[in-house]
Amino acid sequence: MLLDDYKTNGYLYLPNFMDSQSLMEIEPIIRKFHKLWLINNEKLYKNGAINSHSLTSSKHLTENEKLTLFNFVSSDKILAAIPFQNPKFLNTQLFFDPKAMKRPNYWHRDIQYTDLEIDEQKKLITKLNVVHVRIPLKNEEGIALIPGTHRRWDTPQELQVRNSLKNSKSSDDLEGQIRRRLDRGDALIFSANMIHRGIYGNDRLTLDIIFIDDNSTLLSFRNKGNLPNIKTMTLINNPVVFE
Ligand SMILES: O=C(O)CCC(=O)C(=O)O
Repeated sequence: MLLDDYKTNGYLYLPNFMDSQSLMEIEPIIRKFHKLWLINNEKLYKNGAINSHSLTSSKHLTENEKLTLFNFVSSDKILAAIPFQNPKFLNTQLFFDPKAMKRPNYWHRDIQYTDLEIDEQKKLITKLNVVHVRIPLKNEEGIALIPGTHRRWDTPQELQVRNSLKNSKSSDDLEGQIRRRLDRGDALIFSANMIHRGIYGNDRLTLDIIFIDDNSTLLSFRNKGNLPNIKTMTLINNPVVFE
């Protein structure tokens, strides 16, 4: 069962998940966003950025383009694949290759970038769901993951590498790592709570949609600017994920 796989491993690989029509609808919007992001964020890109975010609050996209994105991220197909009940939309991210391809990737759990204390992080990763739904627009090298790490805290080796302690680098290989390559049309659903890192290459362009539990701690991280406005809400097929 797919749900059992997710519970055990923390990720689900869904080959040939997206139909090409849906991808063709969002692709020009995503490419437009990305092109303008590169122009407006030259310095960040030069300094090693590998992602942008918040496509649905972009001042460069029209309301109609945002409506297309909202309907895509909340499509029946995507919502049916989320491995927990009553998911809420958090945000979007767009991943691309670093300008300098030598830039090493880095193991992390998304929660480490919050202000939460370590004890709180340890507790929350096993309690609350935060998932990425990765939709690549091109065949890509994908993601490296350590299956099962959404259910437990780090081993000493993982902690050392993830935090670049002692002589470790956050890009060092870790025991138990697996790599999941992805093709256009595939989807990868993975827990942001697990230890993971991106694999760069092939001039990747990949959309991550992030969903969270309907929980007040998690919802406090939600930026209302990324949600549909009142008028757009009435035009969305599944508005409940944005409520
Ligand atoms: O693809 C990447 O470079 C990293 C992806 C990632 O860390 C994430 O989706 O949280």
